[in-house]
Amino acid sequence: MAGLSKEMEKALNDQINAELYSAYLYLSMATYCEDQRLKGFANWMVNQSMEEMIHAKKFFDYIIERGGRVKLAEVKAPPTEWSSAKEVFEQALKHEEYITSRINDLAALADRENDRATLNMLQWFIDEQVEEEASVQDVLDKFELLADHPGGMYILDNDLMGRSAPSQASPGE
Ligand code: OFO
Repeated sequence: MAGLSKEMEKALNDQINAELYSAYLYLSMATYCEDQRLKGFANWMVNQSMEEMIHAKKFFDYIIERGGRVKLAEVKAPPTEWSSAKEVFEQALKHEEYITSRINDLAALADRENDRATLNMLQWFIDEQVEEEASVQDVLDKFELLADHPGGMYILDNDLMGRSAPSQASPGE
């Protein structure tokens, strides 16, 4: 099989950077949550950050498997302050929608190049992005459900403490 086109190699390298930024962003969100004494929220974000590292490694491995060259670039600094835990999750959803659009752009490029192997690899990410958006939306829905409950934040924080670390084999879980 022919190697990756130069354009595809660059686009996949850029996606490694985007996934590493995601990891960095969620880690920063975790520190904000810690600062707010919301340990469950922080736990959710740390585990999300770890999942993003797995996503970055998947692109890393794929470029190498196709005989390409991984070139790591500077990861920009994430924001450090938000107005509330709810805003953190609103911003997380916006970010995931942005990542979904990037994955869709990559798939469109693979399609234009008739690079079926890359399209096939990206299918995993297309499915994963549905899950990524849904899991953030799920937390936002719980904010709404508990909005009028006096202990709402405490209940939600406890709930989010239940998220466990991702395993390499099944990053979506
Ligand atoms: Fe890698 O899915 Fe979130 O950003």
